[in-house]
Amino acid sequence: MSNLRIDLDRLMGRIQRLGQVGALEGGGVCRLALTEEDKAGRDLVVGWMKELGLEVSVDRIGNVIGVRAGEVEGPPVTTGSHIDTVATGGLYDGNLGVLAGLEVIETLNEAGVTTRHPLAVGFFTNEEGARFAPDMMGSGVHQGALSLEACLATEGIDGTTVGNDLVRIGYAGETPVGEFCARAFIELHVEQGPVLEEEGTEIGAVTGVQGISWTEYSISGVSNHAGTTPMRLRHDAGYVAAAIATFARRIARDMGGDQVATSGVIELEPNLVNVIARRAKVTVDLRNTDESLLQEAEQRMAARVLELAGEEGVEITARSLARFQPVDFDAGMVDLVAETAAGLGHSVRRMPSGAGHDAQMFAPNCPAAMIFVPSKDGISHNVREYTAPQEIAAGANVLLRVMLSAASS
Ligand code: HGY
Ligand code: MN
Ligand code: MN
Repeated sequence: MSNLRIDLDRLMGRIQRLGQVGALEGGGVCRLALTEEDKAGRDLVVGWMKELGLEVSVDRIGNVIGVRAGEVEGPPVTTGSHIDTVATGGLYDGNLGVLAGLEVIETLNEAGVTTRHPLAVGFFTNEEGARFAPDMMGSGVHQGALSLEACLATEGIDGTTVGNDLVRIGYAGETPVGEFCARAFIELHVEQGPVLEEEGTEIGAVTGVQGISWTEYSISGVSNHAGTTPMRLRHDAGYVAAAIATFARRIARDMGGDQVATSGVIELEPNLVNVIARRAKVTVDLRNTDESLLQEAEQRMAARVLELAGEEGVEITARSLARFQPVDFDAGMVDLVAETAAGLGHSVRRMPSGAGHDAQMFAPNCPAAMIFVPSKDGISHNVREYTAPQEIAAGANVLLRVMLSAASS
């Protein structure tokens, strides 16, 4: 079995084929969670799961898991990721992990290999959190970290709820959530950052995921004339939104280290050149590998928001959209990834993940880890996202071997 390798052409073919679903002009994909495009992507992948002989189930939050029997019964060695994307998504974020999992299954089918323990490949609902917050919603419910009821009732950025959209796209499954036990969980994912490429390293053995804090601020001011209103009389929601966004950047600059901050959404109302905005919405995404530093960043933000409300005479309400503490992966699994990569002759380094991933939801419940492959120019959440085929082959072969090791012990 040691000379088993995945079929790169077949894997690239599936990546390209799935990339046609929700394809954007000029490249990239848009398959926001629970949209028609997401449904079409789900249907395509479920079809492939069935062709490979997997036992497919859909749970109450729309997670789809395909299981391949082992010699013995019991919790499967599980891999997977997500196939929902952001609106300016690439071909690889999430998709690679799911399709490489299917490629592992097909490689074993072709070789007539039955592993001692069962294997499973899954895709998890709404990993991105871009349409319905928080991110990692499906895997969070699947592994008991998030409430099914609360997530089904969650209203998205365009007014529908998760529960209604699951019914609408035909993925409101019957399988209960929170009962699936994995023997181990391993996820292949593009790094989405510059580290591996800058160092010329082929594989990342991911040690954990940094903490994530998403907050939406709704600001209520007073509409007025941009020309006639003296500055001392203004209650400018637009100015406050901009001040929050620039202060978030300042927190990252002042704290340094691993602290990052992003304002990805700024909406003004009425959003007209000569009208002082009466309402505004701005999001702040703060992340840090260290929980106490992440809390410090949150406290700095909250204090400035309070000041701004007083200075400008506006009302500001904060709504938490996501809050996940940093997660450490299982040291034994991380070692297995690093040793397997080195054993296959690939350069490898240990590193944390800047992005959230489904694997972090499995980490409290079973040995979990991730395999990173390089992202060209460190780009992701961008239609230019790219990973070279030979890098994909390296990652998928490491996945194959890690799953075989974990399923044979
Ligand atoms: O935001 C994230 O970290 C991931 O892309 N959901
Ligand atoms: Mn992802
Ligand atoms: Mn993503």
